[in-house]
Amino acid sequence: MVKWHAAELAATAVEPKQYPRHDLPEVALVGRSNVGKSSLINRLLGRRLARTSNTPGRTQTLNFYAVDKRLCLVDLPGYGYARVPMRMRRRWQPMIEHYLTERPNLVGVIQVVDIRHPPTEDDKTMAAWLARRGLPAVAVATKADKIARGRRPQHVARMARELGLPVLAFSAATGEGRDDVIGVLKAMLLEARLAGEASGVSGATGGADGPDAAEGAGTDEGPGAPEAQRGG
Ligand SMILES: Nc1nc2c(ncn2[C@@H]2O[C@H](COP(=O)(O)OP(=O)(O)OP(=O)(O)O)[C@@H](O)[C@H]2O)c(=O)[nH]1
Ligand SMILES: [Mg+2]
Repeated sequence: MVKWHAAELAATAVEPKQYPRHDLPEVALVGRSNVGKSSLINRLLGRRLARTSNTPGRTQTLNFYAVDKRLCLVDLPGYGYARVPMRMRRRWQPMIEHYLTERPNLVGVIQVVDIRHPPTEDDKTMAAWLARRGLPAVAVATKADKIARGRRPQHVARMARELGLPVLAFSAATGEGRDDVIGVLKAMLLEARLAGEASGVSGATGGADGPDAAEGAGTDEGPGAPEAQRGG
């Protein structure tokens, strides 16, 4: 079980030279502005480390949260929200794209979507881009507390079908799905470690100490062509 003893903001970055220089494997959270990425991080860590807000566009930098020296969660600015000024979106897109394309520590991506609504075109574009890139990715459908329990499976199934990703229901408000998300993180760490061992590479993705990245995880990885094509 991953225990979250010591989580801290390791770095705030706009430019690559500001990324933290560490060996930790990183899992990034991507998703529409205001969907609940920062809230998800806070619920996972059990602390209000990431700033959240009702106003879309709260997170404006890449924020790196190091957890127990074994994993780093990376909170990214959101994409595709009409109320976020175009000038900001133009600034964020290269930032997000560069990180997702170039960062060697990156071992997986959690795409956060709103369980209440079908995925947006931007969500679909992002999911397809991640697939082409060959990054392990899982979608987390958050704000589950906002729809009746009985309707959740149907929403999750539709989301999975339309995004082509495994989908978990989650609520930052109630904590529902937290263990499932932690299971996904562990699987991503394990997969990265196995891939690192297989290729004889140590360091970033071979990484963190502690043997308990657990069971699970399909292992069809292998970096895809990193063509950066995503539109706003
Ligand atoms: N009811 C409910 N509200 C949530 C949940 N997750 C987030 N929210 C609310 O949604 C709003 C946006 O949450 P954030 O975590 O700031 O969203 P974000 O994706 O980080 O947004 P940006 O930083 O702007 O990209 C806040 O008002 C949160 O309180 C959830 O699971 N349930
Ligand atoms: Mg945020």
